[in-house]
Amino acid sequence: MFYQWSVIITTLLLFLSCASESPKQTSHKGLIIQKITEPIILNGGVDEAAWNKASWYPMDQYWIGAPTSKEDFSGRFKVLWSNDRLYVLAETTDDIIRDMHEDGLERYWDDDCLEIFIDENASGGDHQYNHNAFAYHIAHNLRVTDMGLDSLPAYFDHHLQSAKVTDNNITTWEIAIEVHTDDYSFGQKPRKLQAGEKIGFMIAYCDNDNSKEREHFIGSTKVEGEDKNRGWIDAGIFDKWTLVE
Ligand SMILES: [Ca+2]
Ligand SMILES: [Ca+2]
Ligand SMILES: [Ca+2]
Ligand SMILES: [Ca+2]
Repeated sequence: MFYQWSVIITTLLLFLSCASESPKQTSHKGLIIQKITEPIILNGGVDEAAWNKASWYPMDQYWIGAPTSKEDFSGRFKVLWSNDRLYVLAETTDDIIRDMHEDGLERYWDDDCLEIFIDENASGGDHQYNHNAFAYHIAHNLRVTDMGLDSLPAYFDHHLQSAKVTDNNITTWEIAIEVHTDDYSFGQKPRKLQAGEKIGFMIAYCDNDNSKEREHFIGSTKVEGEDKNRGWIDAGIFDKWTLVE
């Protein structure tokens, strides 16, 4: 009798443990992007109700530099989508805002900047000198830079509309981004978005206060391995987000 009960209990426990584990194996970390319910006014202010629908996510993964104080850098972000754009709200705290390269195409990653990574079809793979994915560096003057097909940096201002407000050390960035396919060439129109699709996405901040090269590079995604500065080359490390209504 005791043996029968122990078999039943063991079977039940095994069933419960499998049932609780199976969703973890099939989900993509549960990262979802909600659709906007009303227009977003790009002004660096968050007074529109649409943003209430989205959750805050942290920018807390140190890809370059050792963990630092909240005053030196801290950041969080929200994402929404419409049929035509992704919308990003980022709030960054940085004690010294610095833009030392006047030419926005020169070592732009060593100036303070926000960086938004998009792999429109969540394909992963190399995107260093192709448009399999984009790594938009948004400077504090709101100019946008990424690598072109010719392996040279180029301005991509026309893919984004941005506004920001800096109050003391806190900057609020409000950005609308067109989504382009991997066969993108200059002048090509963006594609439409639809519910249910998956997009590769992550966001980071390059923080440089006093140095020749950036002191910290802090992103939203946990990157395994020694070299964590791989986002500008490898779209395989981007998180996969699902667009929902
Ligand atoms: Ca706004
Ligand atoms: Ca700083
Ligand atoms: Ca891709
Ligand atoms: Ca800084």
